[in-house]
Amino acid sequence: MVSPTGLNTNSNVSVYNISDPEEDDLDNMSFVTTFLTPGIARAVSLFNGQAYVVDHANGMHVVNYRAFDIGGVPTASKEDALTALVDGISVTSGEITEGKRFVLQAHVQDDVQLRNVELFANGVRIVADGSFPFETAYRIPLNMVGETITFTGIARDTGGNSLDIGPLSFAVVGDIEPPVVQIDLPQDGDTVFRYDPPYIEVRRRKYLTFHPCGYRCR
Ligand SMILES: [Ca+2]
Ligand SMILES: [Ca+2]
Repeated sequence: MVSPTGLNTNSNVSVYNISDPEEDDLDNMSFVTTFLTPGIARAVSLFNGQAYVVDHANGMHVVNYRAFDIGGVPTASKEDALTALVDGISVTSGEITEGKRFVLQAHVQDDVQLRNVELFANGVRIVADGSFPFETAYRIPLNMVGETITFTGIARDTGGNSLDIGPLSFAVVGDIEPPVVQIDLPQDGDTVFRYDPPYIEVRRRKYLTFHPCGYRCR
C-alpha cells in the first residue's frame, strides 16, 4: 500500500497482511512494516515476489518486502488448480469453439510467497505471470478443429520450489454460430432522406470485430 505515513511526511510504502479473505475492514488488517523511500511513492506494483515503487523524482525502487522462501515447502495446489473462465463461467473440461477467447486461471497458494506461474498450451509457454491473480487471456487458434488443446502450468515460490498444475484439456470444435445481421437505421417505418447513410451491424460473433468500408460491422 502506498500512503503518507504521517502529517507533512512523504508518501511511503506500507505492508499489511490481508491474507484473511474474510477481513475487509482496513482498520483491522494486520500492519507489518513501512519502507521509507527517498522520494514520494506514487504507485507500487508486485512482480516475481518483489515490489517496484515509482518514487516521483527519485526514480524507481525495488523493495524486497519479504525474505525469499528458504523453508523448502512447495507451493500447494487448490482444487481445480487450472481453470478456464469462459463467458463468465469457470470450466474444467469439455468442448471449446475455435477462435473463442477466455481467461486461463491458476489457483495456487504458498506458505511464504509465489514468485510466478508459467502457463502452457500444448507444451508451448504462453505467459509467465509474476503477480496475483495468476492468469492470462487466450484465444483458441482457428486451425485446430477436431484436435485437443491441453493447458498446463508450473507454479514457483520465491525459494525455487515448483509445482506442476493441470492438465486442462478441451476438444476444439468448429464455430456453428452463423453471423447475425441487424439493421439499426433505418428502422421499419422510418422516414429517410436521400443522403442518409444506412447503419447496418453484422455480428459474426461478439468477440470478433471487422469494419468493411461503407458500413459499420462488428
Ligand atoms: Ca514455499
Ligand atoms: Ca497477474
